[in-house]
Amino acid sequence: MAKKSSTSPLNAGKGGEPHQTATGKPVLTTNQGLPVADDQNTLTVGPRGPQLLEDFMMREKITHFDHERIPERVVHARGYAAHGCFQAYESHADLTAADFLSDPKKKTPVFCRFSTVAGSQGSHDTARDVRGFAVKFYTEQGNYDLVGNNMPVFFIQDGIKFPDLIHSVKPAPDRAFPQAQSAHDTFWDFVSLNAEAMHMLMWIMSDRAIPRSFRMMEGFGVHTFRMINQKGESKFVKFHWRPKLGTFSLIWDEAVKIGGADPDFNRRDLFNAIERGDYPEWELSVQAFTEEQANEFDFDVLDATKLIPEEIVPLTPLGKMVLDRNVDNFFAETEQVAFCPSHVVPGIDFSNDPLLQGRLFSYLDTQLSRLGSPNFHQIPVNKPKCPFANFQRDGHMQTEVPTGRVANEPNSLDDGLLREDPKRGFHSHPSDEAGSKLRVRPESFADYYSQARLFYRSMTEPEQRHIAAGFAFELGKCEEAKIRTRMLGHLQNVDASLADVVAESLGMKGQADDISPRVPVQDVDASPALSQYAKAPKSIAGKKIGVLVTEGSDSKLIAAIRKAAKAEQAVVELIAPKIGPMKDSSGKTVHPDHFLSGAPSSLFDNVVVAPEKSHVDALLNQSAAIDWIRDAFGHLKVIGYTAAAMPLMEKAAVPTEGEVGVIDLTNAKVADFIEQAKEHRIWARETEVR
Ligand code: HDD
Repeated sequence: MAKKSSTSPLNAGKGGEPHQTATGKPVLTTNQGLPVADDQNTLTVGPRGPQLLEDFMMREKITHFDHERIPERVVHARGYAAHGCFQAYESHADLTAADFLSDPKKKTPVFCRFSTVAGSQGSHDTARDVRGFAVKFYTEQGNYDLVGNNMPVFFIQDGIKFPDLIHSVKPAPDRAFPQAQSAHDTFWDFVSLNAEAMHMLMWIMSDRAIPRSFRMMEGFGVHTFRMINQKGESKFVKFHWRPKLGTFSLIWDEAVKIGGADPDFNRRDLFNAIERGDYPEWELSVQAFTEEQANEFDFDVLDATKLIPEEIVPLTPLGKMVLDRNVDNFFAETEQVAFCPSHVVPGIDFSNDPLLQGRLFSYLDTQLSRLGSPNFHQIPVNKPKCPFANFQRDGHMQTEVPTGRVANEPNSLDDGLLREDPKRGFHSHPSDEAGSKLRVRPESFADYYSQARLFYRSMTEPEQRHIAAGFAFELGKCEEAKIRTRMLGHLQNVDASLADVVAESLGMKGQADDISPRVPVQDVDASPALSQYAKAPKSIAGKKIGVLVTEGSDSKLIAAIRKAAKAEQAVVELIAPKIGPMKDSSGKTVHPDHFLSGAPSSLFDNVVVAPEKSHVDALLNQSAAIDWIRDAFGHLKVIGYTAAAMPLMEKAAVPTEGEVGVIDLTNAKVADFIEQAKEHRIWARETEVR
């Protein structure tokens, strides 16, 4: 549907225009620029004879093809990215010397990549997983990478555990399954033996792990960082991204079905939104706090398994990011982009969070094996947009041509070039550090359950139900009973009622292991800001209404839905039993967007069933049509229907009399449908259907 402007496949040599054919078309060449006369046939001896090794053109082409792939990212392999821009609302010079945050006139280009963690590049978008949220700011002081996730905490406290965590969630090494999921023994065995994972498990079993859209996801820097202003004054900060559209998620059954129907659901959504000019936006904020404040918290801000409730430290909005341009080439940009948390700018520094410190090593290291050379910063997407120069030289794929006799500093031979600048340069915050060399976990990291409890108790009822269902589903997939009883033991420490629901669902009541918390679990005050539904905007902006139509469907109704949706910045797509053009009731030709059997209702946020009467019998015999309606009801969507659709509604067993969110469009105005759709889902229906 979306049209991406076609771009040239040419790599014209420096200063060179491509050769042209007699008809003015650019000429196909080899990588050496040699015009190719025949790209269809290999050089052979006679038309049916053996091929010749001499065919250098065939060998160049096949060799290049053979080497097209690079190692996929060891985590976050599947991702999707776009270009955009960041602008500060006002000067934040009191907080940081980073100039992209200090000058509200400055528009800083950004490249933002979203990802799933566990699955390989070809896995599906809607897997239950953390989503990566990585932003490269091409600032005038150098590239700044904010490499975050859509959840504010992490599974482990120390980077040395990362390979174990990832090995546990990846497919088991002997059988190479399951792909892109945590619902298996090795993962739950590992996390149940690492109680520090409990808080993150709450997030990963929650709806946050199945976002409706990248455009509807929050992002977090996770760790505590530092900001330092020009005067050298420092504060700790936690980064937050808030989507303008609000934070919304799928329902698990929907996510599973979308995984089959459209494995590219999230990336298609981002690409199409940008192509149609509906540019997604996020607000960047920080929670800024002093070291003295940090010392007062009953958790350690250096522990990445803890968050700071917004009720304690509110968010300070810094500026806005808009993504407004899709990549021209997926491999060149999205695949080759290299994020490193160590890419900072003056005014932003690290804390001693041991997970962050581990990351500072890992990312640079992984780029070397993934991109094959320490010159990966020369790849266009990684290249700073400000001048950069130093005496690092050579290496695989050096594409620059550094000039001059000298490649060292200090030197007295090359006067006038490349010297440090203590004023503009990066300085680490001079914090006082002293102590013995140790391999220990701080005692202040020992409370594994209080914030897990905080998160669970801050959720609305539907969110709590989904968390319990998530645990039951995943543990239900574990073959080893000892893993399930161990996890039930942990859940008892988090919240007894949650543990009971999960145990009941598994048929394992009373079978929880007895696990003693290392420190007493606190009953902390709920943090309503953690609930995505409690603060969800009443809006359908950026969402999709699917309308099931047939030949002769009511043109006025379709037009009214389109008009109402447009006013709310939502999208309408027509789904028909046949994809070919058809006529609506006015005789106008309509081009459906989807073929019914390929577009289940799970792909849409809300639906309308609007067939023409004489085509209803045919639909009654199509399970795709009945499932379409039944699933929409089961997925708690608002359903609009016409009188002609009644037999379909009945066959799908969807109640129509007095049912909230099931709206007869012959009686009600489309406006009522839209108003109800703004609720996102009819949560009250959930306990009836599941
Ligand atoms: Fe990581 C990739 C986010 C912990 C090691 N990580 C990667 C990406 C994101 C994150 C978004 C994908 C970047 C992209 O789009 O290219 N990672 C996180 C967050 C973490 C975290 C928010 C905890 C707060 N990661 C973490 C640890 C380690 C790593 C503790 C190792 C000690 N992460 C990597 C990596 C990856 C990576 C192996 C794989 C590909 C890459 O770096 O470029 O180095």
